[in-house]
This record gives sequence, C-alpha cells and structure tokens, in this order.
Amino acid sequence: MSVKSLNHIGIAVRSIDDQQAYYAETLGLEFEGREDVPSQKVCVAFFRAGDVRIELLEPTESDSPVAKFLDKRGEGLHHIAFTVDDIQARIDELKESGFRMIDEAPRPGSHQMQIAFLHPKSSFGVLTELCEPASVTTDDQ
Ligand code: CMX
Repeated sequence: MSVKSLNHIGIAVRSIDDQQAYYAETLGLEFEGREDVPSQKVCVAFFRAGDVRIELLEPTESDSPVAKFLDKRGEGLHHIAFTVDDIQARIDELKESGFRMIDEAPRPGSHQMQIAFLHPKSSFGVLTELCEPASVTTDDQ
C-alpha cells in the first residue's frame, strides 16, 4: 500500500482554550476551527501548517481514548494521520500483511473524513491513522 500524504499530527491536550494562542499567535499557524467528533469522544481544533494540519484533541467524556491517554502519559504527541485512497482496501491489505487494526472498517472522523487506526503495538509504538477525505478534490488531501 502507499499513502498519499501526511494529513495531520494529533496532540492530546487537557484544554484547547489553554493552547490555542500558542499555535495561532506564538507560532502563527492558521486556525481553521473546532469540531466535535462524537464517534471518538473528542473536540478537535485544527491549525494549518502548509499542507499539514496540527490537530489538538480534547476529550469530551471521561471514557474517551484521549482521556485515558492523558491520564497515563500526559499531554503531548498522540498520533500521526496519513491520507489514503480507498480506505477499506488499505485496511484489508494491512490485515492481510499481519498488522493489527483498531478499526477493521472505517469510522466517521473530523472534516467528514473516513478514518481507521492501526494499533500502536503493531505500528512500532506510533498510533497511526488512515484517513480518506470525503472528496479528493477538497483541501483535505
Ligand atoms: N500512542 C502510542 N502508544 C499508545 C497510545 C498512543 N496514542 N495510546 C495508547 N498507547 C499504548 C499504551 O501506552 C499501552 O502501552 P503499554 O501496554 O506498553 O503500557 C498500550 O498502547 C495500550 O494502551 P492503554 O492505555 O491500555 O489503552 P487501550 O488499550 O484501552 O487503548 C488504543 C489504546 C490505542 C487502542 C485506544 O486509545 C484507541 O482505540 N485509539 C484510537 C482512537 C483514538 O485515539 N481516537 C482519538 C483521536 C480521534 C481523532 O483523531 O479524530
């Protein structure tokens, strides 16, 4: 399989409000807005850095995967996400190659993308997300 590009880098935070000025003003990245992602029990905020986004992830519920991550490891880098075409075919290829998927079928993510995670124990300690934009003609490529 091959990925098309790096889509975003996810950072786990306790409070988007506390960090927004650092990314938008200190670093000067373009703030693109916030979005609730109920399927993942997070609120996300996106900042554009060239062709890549920084995604801040704040848990919205105590049983969110990001809440568990914050409790165990604290704030910081959480995952990397790659843009792919035909996400179900990419998931099937990875499974056939022996990789452990958290999601064996795509789930709805932010920006109307379909997403699926590899388990970090299978991807050498890096939680890795595949994402397929709703349309390859949008800015989400
Ligand atoms: N990066 C690297 N390793 C991670 C990790 C991460 N983000 N999150 C957990 N781990 C490691 C833990 O450190 C732990 O390792 P050890 O056993 O060596 O201590 C192991 O994975 C298991 O972790 P856990 O704390 O016991 O938690 P769970 O197994 O219950 O859940 C995971 C871990 C990755 C399966 C779960 O967090 C998950 O399903 N993640 C995918 C969904 C997600 O993260 N959604 C939020 C983002 C949504 C978005 O971008 O829209």
